[in-house]
Amino acid sequence: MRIDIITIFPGYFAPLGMSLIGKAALRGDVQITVHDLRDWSHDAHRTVDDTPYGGGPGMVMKPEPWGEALDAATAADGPAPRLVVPAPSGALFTQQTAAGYAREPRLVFACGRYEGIDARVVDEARTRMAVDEVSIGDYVLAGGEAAVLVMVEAVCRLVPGVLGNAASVADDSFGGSGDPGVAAPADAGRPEAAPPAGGARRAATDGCGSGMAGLLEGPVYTKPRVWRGREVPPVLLSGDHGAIARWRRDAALSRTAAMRPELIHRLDPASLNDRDREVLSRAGFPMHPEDMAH
Ligand code: JF5
Repeated sequence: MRIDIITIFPGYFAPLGMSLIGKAALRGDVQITVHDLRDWSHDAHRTVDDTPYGGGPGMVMKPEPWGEALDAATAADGPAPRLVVPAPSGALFTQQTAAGYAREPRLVFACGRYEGIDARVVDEARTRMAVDEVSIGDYVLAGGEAAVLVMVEAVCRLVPGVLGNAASVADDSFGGSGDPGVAAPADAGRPEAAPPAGGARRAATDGCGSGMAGLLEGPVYTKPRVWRGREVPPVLLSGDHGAIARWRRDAALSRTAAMRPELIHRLDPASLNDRDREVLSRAGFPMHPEDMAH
């Protein structure tokens, strides 16, 4: 996979040289190039912003440098890239979006600053490539750079060969190869291609047989068995794999009910057994069919 990032703060992306993404880049699994937008400015001051038409506070990024930067990023041989533009007003970036992006041969991330990029840049780019305006959450950043770091990490760990342990991808909260974003081709990562009810969540299967689709992960433990007087739950040392799986499912259900109640409402009732319903009842969720999304 090839990734190009256009920004006025190239130094912001130094962390991408570290950790698993840096190693993946060294192996050639992903190729990330960071470009300084000011290289396509037209004056000695390397100006990339101007005052907004119609008045108002702040500055807007000028269209000309962006147009030329995107021309350069798309000039290379090969398939047209997907352009990803972070913005608080975009469609929500989810695990499914990440899974779809991980299947793209080329991604270009455009980092806006100030009050945003002149809207004609995205309009014109849409005439020659797929363009997604995406939000990583309901808060406002000073620019797109932090959002791009988040997205590049979420995407790259799903690229085959980048993460050493494929099982941990399948197992984590929101993860899993049963995700429709993984199963579907090309446009699966487009925010508008999100499935109707599941939204960000895993669909009916998590792809690793643990049956924990759509639930948050419960607590995890390692040695020592007793630490500062606190014992690891004994069931985890019992060797009883059925009991361990049941305990983990109880913990996932309880945690999801407490932290993300809306995810409980999105569960397929057919995926819940009597024990699940008992656990959810104790967590304050009466599991009657009419309360469920399905
Ligand atoms: C940005 C103008 C882009 O603030 C964000 C953002 C929030 N959630 N997801 C992304 O993007 C940065 C700020 C101002 C354009």
